[in-house]
Amino acid sequence: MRYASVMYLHKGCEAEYKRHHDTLWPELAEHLKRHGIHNYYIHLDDANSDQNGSRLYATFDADDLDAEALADHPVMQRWWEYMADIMETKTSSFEPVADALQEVFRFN
Ligand code: RM4
Repeated sequence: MRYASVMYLHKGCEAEYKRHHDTLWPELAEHLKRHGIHNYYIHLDDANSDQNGSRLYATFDADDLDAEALADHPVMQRWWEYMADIMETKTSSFEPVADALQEVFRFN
């Protein structure tokens, strides 16, 4: 199954966001892998940034994803805290706001 969502990056944080992902923590990569996540892409919508920042479009594949276990793990929590000052997060936690995108077309 393909998961797709949009996240919100604060203005001027594009380079920092890319740098963090270029040096993704190995233990986070392992965590994602353990949950069967693969083909994970995040695209920056550079052309449509405004005074608030830019949108990030994320897609990945996973089968039978246990989203709760993925989120609850300490390494995921630590990563979200690390990223919290550059992304829009939920009010009650460091988890980034990630609005689900609906698939409307697929060509394999
Ligand atoms: C993103 C965000 C996502 C995480 C990826 C690796 O910026 O934190 O939740 O899955 O990084």
